[in-house]
Amino acid sequence: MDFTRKLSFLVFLLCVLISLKNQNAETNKASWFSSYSSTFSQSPLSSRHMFSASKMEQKIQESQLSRPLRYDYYNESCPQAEQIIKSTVQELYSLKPSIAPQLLRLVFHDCFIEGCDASVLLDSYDGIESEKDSPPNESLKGFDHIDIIKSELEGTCPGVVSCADILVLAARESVLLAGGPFYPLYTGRRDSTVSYSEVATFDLPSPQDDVVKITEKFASRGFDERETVSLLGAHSTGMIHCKFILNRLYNFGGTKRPDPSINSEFLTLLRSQCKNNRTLFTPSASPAQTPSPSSSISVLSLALIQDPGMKMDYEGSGSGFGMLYYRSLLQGRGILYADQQLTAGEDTETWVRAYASDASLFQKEFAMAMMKLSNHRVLTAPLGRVRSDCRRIDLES
Ligand code: HEM
Ligand SMILES: *[C@@H]1O[C@H](CO)[C@@H](O)[C@H](O)[C@H]1NC(C)=O
Ligand SMILES: *[C@@H]1O[C@H](CO)[C@@H](O)[C@H](O)[C@H]1NC(C)=O
Ligand SMILES: CC(=O)N[C@H]1CO[C@H](CO)[C@@H](O)[C@@H]1O
Repeated sequence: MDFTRKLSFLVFLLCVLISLKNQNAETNKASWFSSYSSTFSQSPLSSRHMFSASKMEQKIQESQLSRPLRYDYYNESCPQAEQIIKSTVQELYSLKPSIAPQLLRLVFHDCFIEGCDASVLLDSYDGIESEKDSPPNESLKGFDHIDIIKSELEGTCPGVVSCADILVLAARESVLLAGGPFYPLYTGRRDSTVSYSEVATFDLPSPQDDVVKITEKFASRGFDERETVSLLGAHSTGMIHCKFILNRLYNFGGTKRPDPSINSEFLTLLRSQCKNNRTLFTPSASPAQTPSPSSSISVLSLALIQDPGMKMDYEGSGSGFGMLYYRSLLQGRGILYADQQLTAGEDTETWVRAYASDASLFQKEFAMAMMKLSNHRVLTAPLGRVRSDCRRIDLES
C-alpha cells in the first residue's frame, strides 16, 4: 500500500534525524520534539503541533533537575534490551494476541497517573495501596507478561532495565502488532517508589465521562483535544466487558431506556452480546478465581468472572488500526459512552472526521500522541530506581 510505504519512509527519516541528534551526546527531549514536528511540517494541520512542542519545551526546561531521556540509553549497559523486549512481546503475541491491547491499555493507565514510572505494576502489600486496586483499574491485564519480559532481561542484564522502560517499549511493540504505527522512543526512565491509588481513582477517565470531562482530564495532563481524540483510537483493538456499557444499553441515566446516541441496529447487536442479566451482578456460588489474600474480592470483580467480554472489533479481522473506529463513531456505533462522546464536542468531532477520512493522518498523529504519553512526567536518574521485581519496591538499593 502506498500509504504504508509513505509512512515507513517518514519513520525512517525520523530515525535518521534522531540518530544525527544523538551524536551530540546529551540529546534532549525538547529539541527532539521540535525536530519531530518539523519532520511533519508538510502536514497542513501541523501548526498546532508546533505550538504544543514549544509548550513542551518550556515544561522540560522547568524540570532540569534530573537527566533527560536518551536515545538507546541501554546501548552500553544492556545493548540487547530493546531486542529482547521486542522478541518476547512477539513470542507472547503469537501465543495470545490479546496481550497487545492489554499492554497498550496498561501504559495508558501507568503514564496517565503521575507519569510513566511503572507505578501501575506494583502489587498491594505491606500497607502500600496499589493503583491496581483502584476501581478504574478493574480488568487491567498484562502484568504477567511484563513479569516474563522482566525476567528475560534480568537474566541477561540484572538490575539494569527499568520496568517503566519495559512498559513503554512493550506497548510500542504491541501497537505495531495490532496494526498501528511504529514510533521511536527514548529510554532511561526509572521506576517509582510509590503507588498512587487515590489519584488513579479520581483522575483516570471513566467510561461514563462526557466530552467535557474527558477533555478536561486529558488537558490536565497536557494533551489537547486533537491528541485526546487520536489516543482514543487505541480503542480500535481489544476487549470490553459488558458492565461498562450495560447502563447505556438498558437504563441510560436512570431512564430505563437506552442511550439515544446509539445507532439502533448497533444497539440490537450490543444487546445481543450483553444481556440485561441481573445475575451478572450477583456473586457466584463457585468463584472461578481465588482472590489474592490482601484484597477482598469485590462484587464488581465477581461480575467480571461471569462477563467474559467481547471484542471491540471495530477493525474486523486484520483490516488495520484506526480509521474504522472513527467511522463507527460518526455512525453512532461507539461502544463506550466516552467513545461516542468524541462526536459530541465541536473540536473533537472535527478530529474524528479527519481521522475517519485519512488513515495516514491518524497513524502519524497516534504515533506522536503515544510518544508524548510515553514521555509523560518520567522519572530519570538520580530520581526513582530500577526495580528488580516490577511488582515490588525493593527496600535496599
Ligand atoms: C476517555 C478515556 C478512556 C476511557 C474512559 C477508557 C475506558 C476503557 C474501558 C472501560 C475499557 C474496557 C476494559 C475491559 O472491559 O476490560 C478499555 C479498554 C481498552 N483501552 Fe481504554 N479508555 C480510555 C482511553 C484509552 C487510551 C488513551 C488508551 C491507550 C492509548 C486506551 C487503551 C485501551 C485498550 C487497548 C483497551 C483494550 C484492553 C484489553 O483488550 O484488555 N484507552 N478502555
Ligand atoms: C552509547 O551512547 C552514548 C551517548 O549517546 C555514546 O556516547 C556512546 O558512545 C554509545 N556507546 C556505544 C557503544 O555505542
Ligand atoms: C443469566 O446468566 C446466568 C449465568 O451466566 C445464566 O445461567 C442464565 O441463563 C442467564 N439468564 C438469561 C435470561 O440470559
Ligand atoms: C488487575 C488488578 O489488579 N485489578 C484490580 C483493580 O482494582 C480492583 C478493586 O477495585 C481489584 O479487585 C482488582 O484486582
